[in-house]
Amino acid sequence: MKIYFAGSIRGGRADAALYLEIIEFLKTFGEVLTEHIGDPNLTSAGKDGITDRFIHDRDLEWLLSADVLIAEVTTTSMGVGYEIGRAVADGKKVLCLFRPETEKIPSAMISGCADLRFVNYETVAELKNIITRFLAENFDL
Ligand code: 6K6
Repeated sequence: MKIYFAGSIRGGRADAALYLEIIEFLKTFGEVLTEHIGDPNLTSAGKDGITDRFIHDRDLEWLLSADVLIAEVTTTSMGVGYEIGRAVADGKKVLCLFRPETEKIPSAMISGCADLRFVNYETVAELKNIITRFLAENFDL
């Protein structure tokens, strides 16, 4: 199974350690196409020598080749929102994970979308349980 994990980069890296933990867990289910999102050295401001056009085209190709998109959406990110929209438009299975205790409010365009699964969670154990059920039960919950 090819898994596209989406998490904030330029939207802010406050959850970078969590992304890494999620990616390591997702790797037990299949190939994660976006391992770099958990890279602690990747900052929101950093440059890695490639153009934005290259990043967009490469990531979109990966996204469209994936079986499923799993996004941690607590840190608001335009790129993650865009990826979710493109995945939904392509008919992909999409799981969005959000921590309400941060007192952030998710965009209604994501939490209100009937073509994806939007799930609140509090602990990493709970998050792993949700992902396991989603991937094991044919992308349903
Ligand atoms: C390094 C520092 C700043 O930008 C970089 C390299 N950028 C990216 N590299 C790989 N994927 C990216 C990059 N920028 C955005 N993405 C994709 O969009 C990822 O798949 C993330 O899920 C999402 C993050 O979007 P923003 O808007 O938070 O950057």
